[in-house]
Amino acid sequence: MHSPDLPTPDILRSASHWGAFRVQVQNQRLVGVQPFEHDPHPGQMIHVWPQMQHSPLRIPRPLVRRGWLAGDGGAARGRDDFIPVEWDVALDHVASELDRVRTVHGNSAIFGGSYGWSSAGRLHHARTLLHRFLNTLGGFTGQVTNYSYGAVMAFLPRILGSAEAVAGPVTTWHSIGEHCDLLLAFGGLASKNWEIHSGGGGQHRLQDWLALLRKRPVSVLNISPQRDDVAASVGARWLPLRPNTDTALILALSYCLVRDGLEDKAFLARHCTDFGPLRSYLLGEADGQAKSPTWAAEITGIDANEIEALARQLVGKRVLLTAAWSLQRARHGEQSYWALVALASILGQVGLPGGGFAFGYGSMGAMGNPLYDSPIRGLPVGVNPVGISIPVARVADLLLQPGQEADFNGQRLIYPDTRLVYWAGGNPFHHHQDLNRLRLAFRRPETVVVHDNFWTATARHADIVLPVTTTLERNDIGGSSRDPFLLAMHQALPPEGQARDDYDIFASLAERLGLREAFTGGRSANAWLPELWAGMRQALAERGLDAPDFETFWRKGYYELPEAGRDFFLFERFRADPDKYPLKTPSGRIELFCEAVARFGYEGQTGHPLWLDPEEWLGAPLARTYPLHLLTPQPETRLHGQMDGSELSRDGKRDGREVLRLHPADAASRGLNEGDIVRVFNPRGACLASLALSDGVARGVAVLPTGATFDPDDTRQADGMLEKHGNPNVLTRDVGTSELGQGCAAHSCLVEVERFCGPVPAVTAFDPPWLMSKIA
Ligand SMILES: Nc1nc2c(c(=O)[nH]1)N[C@H]1C(S)=C(S)[C@@H](COP(=O)(O)OP(=O)(O)OC[C@H]3O[C@@H](n4cnc5c(=O)[nH]c(N)nc54)[C@H](O)[C@@H]3O)O[C@H]1N2
Ligand SMILES: Nc1nc2c(c(=O)[nH]1)N[C@H]1C(S)=C(S)[C@@H](COP(=O)(O)OP(=O)(O)OC[C@H]3O[C@@H](n4cnc5c(=O)[nH]c(N)nc54)[C@H](O)[C@@H]3O)O[C@H]1N2
Ligand SMILES: [Mo]
Repeated sequence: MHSPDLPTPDILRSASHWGAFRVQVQNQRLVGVQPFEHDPHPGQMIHVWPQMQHSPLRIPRPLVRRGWLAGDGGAARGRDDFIPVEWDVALDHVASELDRVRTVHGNSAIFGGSYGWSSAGRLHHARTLLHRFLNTLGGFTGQVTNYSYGAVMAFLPRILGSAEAVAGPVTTWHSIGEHCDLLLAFGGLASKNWEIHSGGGGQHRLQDWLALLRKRPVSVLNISPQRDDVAASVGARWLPLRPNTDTALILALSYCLVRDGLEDKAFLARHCTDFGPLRSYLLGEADGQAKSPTWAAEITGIDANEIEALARQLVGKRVLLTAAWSLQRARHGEQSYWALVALASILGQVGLPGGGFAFGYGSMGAMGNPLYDSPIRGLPVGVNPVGISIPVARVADLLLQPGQEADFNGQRLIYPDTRLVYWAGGNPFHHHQDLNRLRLAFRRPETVVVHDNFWTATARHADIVLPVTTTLERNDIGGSSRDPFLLAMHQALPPEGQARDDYDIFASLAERLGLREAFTGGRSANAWLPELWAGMRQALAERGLDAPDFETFWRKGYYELPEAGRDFFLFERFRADPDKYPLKTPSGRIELFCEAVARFGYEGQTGHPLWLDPEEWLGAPLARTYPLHLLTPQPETRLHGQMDGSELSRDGKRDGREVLRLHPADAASRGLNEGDIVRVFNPRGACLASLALSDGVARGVAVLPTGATFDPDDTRQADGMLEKHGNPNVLTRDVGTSELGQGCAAHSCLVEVERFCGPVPAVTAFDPPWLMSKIA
């Protein structure tokens, strides 16, 4: 499909968070895709595109919920029918609701945080466009941090001066491959997570980087409840531990070193704030309990001798300590990262090549890549005059508790009274915890507007549903900050049904509110592309790189950046001269004791890393009733809830239901067998899943990946009592990690599992909803 206002490309190309690809179109249908020719190890997910593009789950046209039109107050959200309307009618409704709410209640009553991954293209990134649009309108209540590493995104700057060690760039694989002897990987280096790069990546290279580890070789220890968290080819040793107990293990390793006088006193003195309080906590001087291997064995389930032996192995070697982002997605998740920073400081290896600490190597594609310093960017969002933002994972609290206060990282938030929720490019009924609670929260506002390509559970809980184009139906530029390619994304197909671009929808709404120019800057979406390219080209020119003009870039379809550093490692300059290159902390040092944290007086916090009870874990009193720790990792066959309607996602399930993994002994003690349909439950909810047995899962642990579309059995009397598809977020707890980070704490969750008795209800998540045929 040719866009007359743009140059004609040589080959049609596009990109998604799961990879770049070339497009094959016949008779206005997508018939296949081929991987980007420069991707050495393309993933499987790109081949899902033809099915999803023409899926019956595409939202066909604008729709309005029947009860909303009748003024029902929202009680039927998620169970109601939808009435098809013309675009103009739908846009009039949205514009007049926005106008009414901002006039009557003020802009803070519009909740437009709209967390979510949207699409890879940076221009058409829905969440960015929504923020830009709402800012032209006078602002909105927003969201800060993320679900991925939100707790430490807020917290690490307190102790390290920035969140770079988790957000990147982190110490490169080249540096590790060349210098590291021992890699302690808490939460492993999960290969499946490398399928994904935010923004669209040209290259998947984990295999290449793991080969570097084998070459040196680097010994890898997989400290995780799951054996498969490190690829078998690495030959890692597996040290299973109870979920959420990493902090105790790390403290015990620290204790051994300090007990034996092996801490790097010079590094601690010169580069860290007062080590005294942590030292005395480790030795038990403060609370009478040494954080010894015997103490940690009780908590972690790892033998005390094994912990002693591991502490000895850390001495005299170059050691890199790393943790997956999952560790901090748990109650007191801040502590595991802080403890790891402390252990690396005790070893004195922070700022050495291939040593010290860095996070997330198994959490996302391209973490630890050589530096490319990609200039990829989208449209500016402007300024939000409202100035209120909640941490992303506090969304249900916001909706349920207007006027209430909450502590966050030294600030006191007051939740505004939300009247209108606007979501474009995210799926809270995928990403949030305790979905039965979220359902109640979503029934509170007066109006809920959702843009999506597909019938997600969130779209089903909206009042006004607007269908949007996919990436293949518009022109864009993609790329990820850690990837070497800037990618042209060509429109290959006309919009399916009545879909419109998010950009055009916001432009039309802005027009109705007299703000079109302010939103569009006088440009169509296509007219922005050469403009965005010019900005990136300019940034490259400042680095001495001669990128081609827009026309050449667009025709060829990609631009490859040269490496800007292959041996990069964190904290090099700080190590060399902490006075000249201080950290951006109040002390300029690594804060192993943090005065601000001590001052906040948050429950349990003393100012240094410590073991705090995560409340729902295998050592908790509640584990007597709910004896399994539920982990809900990222799914292997999709991105979050996206692509759930595809064959690939279905292949990862069994009989159409998500698969729960359990150790054979835990199944046997419950009389359960492979393939049973089980009910997974706790006081918050219950879901069905198909049982698989695996000795690669630690005892006491149940694993149910996220992303099966929320499918509540609304025919039962008690609302929310059974989810049929295997969505684990009906079970997870909706609580912040702590007042420090207020991140998502999904990984602190206890459940019980039993065989499901009675007729098994069918999965209905993929039946398109209840459209009333009348056009309003
Ligand atoms: N229990 C548990 N829950 C978790 C996690 C966990 O580990 N455990 N992980 C969390 C994490 S790290 C994350 S990042 C979140 C992810 O949560 P989300 O980012 O909300 O999940 P996605 O399914 O990627 O949602 C993106 C939505 O945007 C839509 N979309 C795509 N392109 C466009 C577009 O062009 N326009 C519009 N309007 N929409 C578009 C997609 O169809 C999809 O519905 O989940 C979190 N939830
Ligand atoms: N295929 C695929 N890849 C993805 C995504 C996707 O949806 N699909 N989503 C992307 C996104 S948005 C993000 S944020 C990242 C997330 O990246 P991560 O958070 O690293 O990914 P997870 O799969 O949640 O967790 C990785 C492993 O951590 C282990 N783990 C869980 N809890 C604990 C614990 O308490 N202690 C220890 N030691 N280990 C634990 C689990 O065994 C799990 O397999 O993944 C990205 N990559
Ligand atoms: Mo994430």
